[in-house]
Amino acid sequence: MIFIYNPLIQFMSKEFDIAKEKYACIGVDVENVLDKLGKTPISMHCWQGDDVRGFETGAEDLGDGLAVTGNYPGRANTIEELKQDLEKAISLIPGDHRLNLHAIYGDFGGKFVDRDQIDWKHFQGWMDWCKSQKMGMDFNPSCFSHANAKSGLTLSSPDEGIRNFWIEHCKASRRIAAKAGEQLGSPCVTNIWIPDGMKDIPADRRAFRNRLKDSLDDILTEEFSSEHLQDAVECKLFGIGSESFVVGSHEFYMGYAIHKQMTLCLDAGHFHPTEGIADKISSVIDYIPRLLLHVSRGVRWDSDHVVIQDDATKSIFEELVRSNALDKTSIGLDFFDASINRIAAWVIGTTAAQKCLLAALLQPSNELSKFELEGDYTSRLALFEECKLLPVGEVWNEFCLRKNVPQGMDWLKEVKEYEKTVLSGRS
Ligand code: RNT
Ligand code: ZN
Repeated sequence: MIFIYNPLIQFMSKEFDIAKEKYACIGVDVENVLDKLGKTPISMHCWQGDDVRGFETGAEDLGDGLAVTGNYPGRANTIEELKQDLEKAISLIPGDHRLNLHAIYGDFGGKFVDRDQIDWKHFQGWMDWCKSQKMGMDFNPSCFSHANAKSGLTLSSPDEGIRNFWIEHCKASRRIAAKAGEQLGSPCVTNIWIPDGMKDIPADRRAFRNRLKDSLDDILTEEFSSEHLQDAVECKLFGIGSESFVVGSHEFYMGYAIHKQMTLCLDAGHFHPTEGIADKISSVIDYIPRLLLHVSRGVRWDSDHVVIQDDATKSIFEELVRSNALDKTSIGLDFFDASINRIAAWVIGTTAAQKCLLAALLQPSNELSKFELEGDYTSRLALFEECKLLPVGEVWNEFCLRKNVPQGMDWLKEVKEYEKTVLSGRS
């Protein structure tokens, strides 16, 4: 790790002390906040590293509602390269995190292994890697980029053969996930997202939804310990090629998750462009055992831009803190940008989520709630505004220092160096 002299940071300690005092004046204990931040893992999605290609032999191009744009050089082409890139990113991100793997990222030994045939042995290498990195693992069946998804329908297909193929894939995925949860000693959150939908108006929406329900019921029959596996379902409003109808809508999966008492996944890019997921957190949290977030950034559509500290993301983390929902929530990332350095994308997106969480934790929530209960909305609004100028950055730098990662923008120099020495040599 190269640490470059940074004149802005040499006084950091003093500035942190001042920041700490400022927060104490408004009733915020910075040490408690740093502790909470350090104990909140972010599930880092493997698919930012290779544009959602995976390592299947004879892999299909990305499709079925998913699209990556950009052709920045240096994409990971092998499992080894992806691990190497992840290690680089992890070394620059403070705290302990998780790996979120898709089923197409297995080690298939150069052979064609169809999705309904995947086995935990194909993922033993990843489990070992997670163990070596002291990371938990999360998992996802991959119901896209496959000949059997070309109709745009998987678990809700009227074709029984297609439906069964994807049911078997999801069952196999749950077995792999449970194994990972067992080996790593932390439940593996396994999220089912399917692209199923229609470009144009369907004649019988209910039939598709009934088939999806039956498929899910079948997939979920095998029981696993909740210490090893946590099942989640992810909704969507529309996608490319499914503009008129998405089978797994928000209402469908919310009802299903409550009915089955399973995890509900909310992806920040899966609603109307003006609709955020922040307000949904306190609406659903008391009716489901756990919540999973796909922190993402849609720009005009579900474009999966790299997460930044924008208002939508800040609101998500504010709501997690204010609704006291952090302990019931798994936080995952879901973006894939091939137009910038992919390791930088991980670092920027992961730390942006952490910075939004930090800013939310540093707000005087007791004081704000007190004003609200007293009906003093004037003071509440004034304090909200005051919070925006508090020295969050000083606390962030201290967090990086304590977690032994570069501060400020020093991480970028390391990424540039890595680009020169490692990524530039890749095909
Ligand atoms: C797609 C969903 C889904 C995927 C990943 C690759 O719209 O958001 O979560 O992005 O599983
Ligand atoms: Zn998602």
